Amino acid sequence: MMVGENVISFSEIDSTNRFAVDNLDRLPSGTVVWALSQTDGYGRHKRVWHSSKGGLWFSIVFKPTLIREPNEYTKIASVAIAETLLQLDFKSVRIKWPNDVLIDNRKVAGVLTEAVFTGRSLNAIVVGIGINVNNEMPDEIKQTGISLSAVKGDHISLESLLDRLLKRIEFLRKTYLIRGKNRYLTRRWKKYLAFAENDEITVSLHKDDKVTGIIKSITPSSLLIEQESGTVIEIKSGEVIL
Ligand code: BT5
Repeated sequence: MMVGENVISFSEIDSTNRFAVDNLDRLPSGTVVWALSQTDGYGRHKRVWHSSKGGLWFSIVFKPTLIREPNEYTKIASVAIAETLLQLDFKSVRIKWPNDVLIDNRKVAGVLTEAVFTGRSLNAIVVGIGINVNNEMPDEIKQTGISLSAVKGDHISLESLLDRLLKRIEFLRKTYLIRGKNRYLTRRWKKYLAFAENDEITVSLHKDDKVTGIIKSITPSSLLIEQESGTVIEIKSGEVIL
């Protein structure tokens, strides 16, 4: 089934990702779960995701056959968001490794991919997408986050944005994933990254540690950073401070 052929919508829900994960058995691949607001939206490591009315909050269920690597689905989502925003004439759109989309260095969207296993076999991948569209930013994220309507100075239709995004996600999935051509997808994804190989960056890790160095390689799942001392470290998940 194509992405978006089946859309389940709610005016309010705890979390579209949680609903998708809890109801996987009855949701065919490609199903979209959409809510106008979430009371308990979450990000990675169960961090709070603010999801008041006005934003675009949805999840897509994938039950993949060929490419079953969750990161590939995160990549599809972030490339689709970046390209859709560029198409709508937003400028300075960048992907911040691994999963945020920024405009002028402020977070406009986040992607949360969850892999669901039955025993040891992958049952489904749920990709949650949150985009600040017409919603207000609460105080905690006023400095770091931004909404599309604030950038544009105008109200933006959620339906038409969702429709464009789903079409682009389906296009990218067809072009790259169902044909096993994901390395070309990685190339497309790298074009939008906020930093490139050989740039110097600082990454802060979970426990207050920070690492500064030169990026040796970037993949969707890891960053190799060479520190001044010459030590090369691999970072799998952390927050990148630009
Ligand atoms: C993410 O997590 O960026 C993934 C967010 C995914 C949200 C979608 S909405 C639909 C679906 N249902 C869900 O329950 N979730 C998904 P992470 O990289 O962990 O970033 C979380 C951090 O972003 C928080 O700790 C805040 O600092 C910041 N944040 C929270 N809400 C935000 C918002 N609306 N806009 C910008 N930044 C926000």
